[in-house]
Amino acid sequence: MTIDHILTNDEMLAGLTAQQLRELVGLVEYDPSHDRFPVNGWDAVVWAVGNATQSAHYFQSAMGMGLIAYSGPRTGNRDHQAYVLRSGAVIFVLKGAVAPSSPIAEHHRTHGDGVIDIGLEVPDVDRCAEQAREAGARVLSEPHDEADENGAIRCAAIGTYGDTRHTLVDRSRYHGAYWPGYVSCASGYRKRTGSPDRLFDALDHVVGNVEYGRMNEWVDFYRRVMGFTNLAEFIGDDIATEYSALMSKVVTNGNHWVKFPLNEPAVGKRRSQIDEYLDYYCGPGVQHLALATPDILTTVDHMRLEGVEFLSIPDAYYLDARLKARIGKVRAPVEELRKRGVLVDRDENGYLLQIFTKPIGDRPTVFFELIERHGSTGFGKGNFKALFEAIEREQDARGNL
Ligand code: TYF
Ligand code: FE
Repeated sequence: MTIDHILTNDEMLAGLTAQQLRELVGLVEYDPSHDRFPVNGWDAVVWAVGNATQSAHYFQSAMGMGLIAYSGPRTGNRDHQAYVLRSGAVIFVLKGAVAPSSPIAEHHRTHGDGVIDIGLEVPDVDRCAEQAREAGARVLSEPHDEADENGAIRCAAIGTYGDTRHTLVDRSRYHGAYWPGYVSCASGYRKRTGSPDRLFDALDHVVGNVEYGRMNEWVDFYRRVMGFTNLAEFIGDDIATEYSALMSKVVTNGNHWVKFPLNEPAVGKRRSQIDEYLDYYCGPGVQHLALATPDILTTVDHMRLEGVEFLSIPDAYYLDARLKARIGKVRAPVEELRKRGVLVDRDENGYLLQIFTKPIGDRPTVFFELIERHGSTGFGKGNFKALFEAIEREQDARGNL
């Protein structure tokens, strides 16, 4: 199947061509005819937050997203408010409780701000739900239509690690702003003059932190239930013991758009960054979301201008003579990367630029990665030492090392 077929009207409207998407997130050609659980790509990522009204402002001002739809008391939803934000092919839905009895309030009390649902766009919801059930997954919501005057969405939901779920979505018969029950809306927020239309275009990967000893079970879950395959790169014992106590493996769908690295803590010299996450999130959950951009330097500059804080990387990383030998020629002078703390890594297919924010909420849990791929299909293995040391300095500053 060619990449063009997996692009829905939505992505086309977002102004992304198939070629752009291929380069941004490293898509590959694949034949879905024997796929038991074909996945086209990401649907919306849904967050439960303490104050969706104010988070919606942050995601517009700091992250450069556009507000496209709303649900809440003004549309008859008395349980919670929800704001739908978009940047290119990325859709985030921010939900905040209105009613004290709302499940959103309950989720937020336990986990703080976090991801409750990683939506997946699938061509056949019923077939995927059936496959998931046969493979032993928890089907949290049976396949059904949700409809309004704009058409119908076919959806179902299955449980994954912790309280996180995957809603399976087929929106091919729907033409509304986001979902039945939502209205399109305009925002009062105005971008700074001179700021780009958007700061990122697509979701590249979403990382899950799971309990000690459970990583392989979750890797197996995605293989068994969704037919995902392992990507070669993983963090093994070497990195676990030397730098930071964690192990990581990556699973991906057929076209490599949906990539799920899974981390577990490992016993190291100090308290694992994954243990810190599990303690504060009160269980497994989404650790970071990697947002793909074709111009990470401009994106970082604009986010910094709006007050987003990134992990700081010591000058030694850029002064190390081995860095130039390792990365070869990249599109920007190393000095431009150093000024911003952007990391570089190269594998046999090309290179990538990446940078990590500090945790975005009150708890030291969820954060963002920005990633600019130039052929590399990896996750920055060569940067793990520098990155984990930077994460551990923050962990230390919080008194959690
Ligand atoms: O997604 C990845 O694998 C990279 C590296 O706690 C990484 O972004 C892995 C674990 C972690 C932070 C970053
Ligand atoms: Fe990552």
